[in-house]
Amino acid sequence: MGVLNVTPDSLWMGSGALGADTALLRMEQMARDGAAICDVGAESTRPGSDPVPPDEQLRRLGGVLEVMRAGAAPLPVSIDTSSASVAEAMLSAGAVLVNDVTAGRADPSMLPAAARHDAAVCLVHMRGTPRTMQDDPRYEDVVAEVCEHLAERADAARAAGVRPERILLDPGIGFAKTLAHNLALLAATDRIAALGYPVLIGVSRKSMFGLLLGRDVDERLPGSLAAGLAALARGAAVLRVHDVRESADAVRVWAAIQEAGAP
Ligand code: HH2
Repeated sequence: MGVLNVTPDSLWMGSGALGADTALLRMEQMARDGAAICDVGAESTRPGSDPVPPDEQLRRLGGVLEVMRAGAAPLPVSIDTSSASVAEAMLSAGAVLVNDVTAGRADPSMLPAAARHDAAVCLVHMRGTPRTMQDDPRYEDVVAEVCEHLAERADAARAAGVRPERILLDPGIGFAKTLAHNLALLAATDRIAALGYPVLIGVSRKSMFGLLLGRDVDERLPGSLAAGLAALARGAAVLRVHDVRESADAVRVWAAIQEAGAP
């Protein structure tokens, strides 16, 4: 999953609103680089960020919507939002997945909207809001608590009419987590996968690599690749990444080794 942030303030590679021509070029490059899906976001969820009103998200998404409505999107589109009206506009234009860091808790219309469009949903674990989530997060047993929350959100999605085969789960690396929590969850990817849904992992250039390695955001690609492969080796199904070409190369090498070792 390649990230296309149409935000002026993202952690990495945000760009603000894109015209349709630029949006199309970026999506085409992402498809050539090896992404299977393009996750478009118009609201930064980095720690400390404030919500962006739906109208402003839709304004930023205008170019992408134009590409989609023209039937020109070169790869399937996912919408990264917690607002059902934003999701609804993107789903009506052909988006196939709603990626909601609140797992349908912020907007009660979100899961029913996904169900109506027979879309996939990515349900992410987070506590609090992006503004507050990194204020001293504490867990008794982070893996057990995240698994319990994700199972509950999957049940909520099914109750809203989302088909089980359309559900993905994500432990929310960096969302109300310390470095130790993030590492424990990545190590336990297999336990999350055992809940019975594909697992999506987003580690790309996150602050855990600043803490672990002392690297700035522009120096975090090697750490991101290592963490992504460690998650894949433990059963993750999808990696959400900014650096599509480099990540696709890493995954292809890893997969070739896996295949060579298969009985
Ligand atoms: N992380 C970010 C945003 N959306 N979605 C899922 N499912 N999982 C994640 O880990 C995840 C996500 C934050 O990363 P980024 O898009 O780079 O930053 P920003 O929110 O500042 O745009």
